[in-house]
Amino acid sequence: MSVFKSGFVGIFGKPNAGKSTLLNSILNEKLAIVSPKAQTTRNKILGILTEKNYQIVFSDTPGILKSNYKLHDRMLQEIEQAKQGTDVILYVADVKDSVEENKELIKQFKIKAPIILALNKCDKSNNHQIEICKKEYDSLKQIKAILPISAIHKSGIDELKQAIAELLPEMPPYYEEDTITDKPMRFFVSELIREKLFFLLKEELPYHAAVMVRQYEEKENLTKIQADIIVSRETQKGIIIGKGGSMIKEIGQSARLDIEKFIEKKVFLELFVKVRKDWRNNDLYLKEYGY
Ligand SMILES: Nc1nc2c(ncn2[C@@H]2O[C@H](COP(=O)(O)OP(=O)(O)OP(=O)(O)O)[C@@H](O)[C@H]2O)c(=O)[nH]1
Ligand SMILES: [Mg+2]
Repeated sequence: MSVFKSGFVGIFGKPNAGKSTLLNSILNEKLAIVSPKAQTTRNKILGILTEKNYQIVFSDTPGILKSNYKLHDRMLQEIEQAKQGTDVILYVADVKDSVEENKELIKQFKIKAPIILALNKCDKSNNHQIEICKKEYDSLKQIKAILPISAIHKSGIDELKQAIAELLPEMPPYYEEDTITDKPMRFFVSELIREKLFFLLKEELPYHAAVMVRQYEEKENLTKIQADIIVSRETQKGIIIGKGGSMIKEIGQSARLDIEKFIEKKVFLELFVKVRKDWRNNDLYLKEYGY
């Protein structure tokens, strides 16, 4: 009789290492938003992979950062929560990032679970550099395997899944086999809108924004969605609306296409922009916006 293995795997690493891209590649589904800017992910997101002989419950997490706002404290709490009950740590490191810095972060983990190190973005590196990098991480005994991958090109993913499965305990599945996440549809809709802000707005602005879905109504052949984009200053509101409403229109159009792909239904999307002064340091607002 073949055994079934199951377990919880936290995906950790520095901002921009490719954690969310990796989760999406493993699940073959765009669950987590991705952007070229650091600190894109703010919430812990479960992504559940069920195969014939194993189930892996992944948690994507925000990148490890220094806190400047209460919002950052909340992001750090999400990381701490993901550490609880983790059977295996999947640490994602950009192959070009400082090894010393990553090793320091790993040493500060304070949980005993075995670590699999995914050396990401190997498409930007050559074999020689990858080998040198692997050797530099070798001294950390908690690391059980170092696997070069390219999350974006989906290379090395099968080997990675296999290496994780080997470390999992014998256990029946935690979730039904068709469950892929713990978050409701509204969460993913707000995230897809937030992702567009990271691509369309310059510099600091995406970091000042939150998105909250306030109406989600499924009609016969169309889903009606109303969402608020919340910013911390009046001037930011003007930028998000743009000249003659051009920016908000562009955000809405590109978000709508992605939402339609995600929910596989036609969408009518209405966006509103609101100013909530200094919301990133306000407990009540943070709670209201899902942080
Ligand atoms: N070249 C290359 N780029 C990658 C790879 N994986 C991810 N990226 C890019 O790296 C950037 C960051 O990716 P994310 O998946 O958002 O990174 P993250 O670790 O989730 O970042 P935070 O949520 O900010 O902590 C994006 O521009 C990705 O397209 C890869 O394998 N190769
Ligand atoms: Mg992320």
